[in-house]
Amino acid sequence: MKRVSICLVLAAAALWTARPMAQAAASAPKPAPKAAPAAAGGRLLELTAAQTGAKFSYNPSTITAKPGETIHLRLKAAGPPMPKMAMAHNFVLLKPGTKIDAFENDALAAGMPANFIPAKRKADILASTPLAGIGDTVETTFKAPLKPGSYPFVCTFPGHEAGGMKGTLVVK
Ligand SMILES: [Cu+2]
Repeated sequence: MKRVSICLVLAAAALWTARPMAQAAASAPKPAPKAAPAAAGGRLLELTAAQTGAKFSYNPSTITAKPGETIHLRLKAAGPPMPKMAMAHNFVLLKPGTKIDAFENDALAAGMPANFIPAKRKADILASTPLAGIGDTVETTFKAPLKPGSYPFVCTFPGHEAGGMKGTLVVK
């Protein structure tokens, strides 16, 4: 009796494993469908960081989210090719009321190896990406704040925020 039930289990296991293998073999020539990159990580928001002369900007500079919404933010650094040491951009979302000048000073002190993101100001940072060199894309996934309002975001590469690379996340 015991032997019979083991045989049944083995037979069932064989059938169970054979089926997906047969299906996989049948569908092998078809290319695997590409999942939308944003599907797993929230709603995709794309920003471009660009430089025109001495002016820096994000496009768009205003983005909107629902309270608590999961956002997958993708930042692309555009512009003429330059070494990353000379030109790179990031996205740093801050708590409302953060003193931007003081924050930028701390970012500068943190330096390039830290992506100009000051660890000691963690409490003021709601989301951030690393630096993207020209032509590169960086991403981050975060939950929008629950409290409706306007949240500033800046590029902390030295001089960029002062040159206009800043924007607003509107939570409503
Ligand atoms: Cu920048």
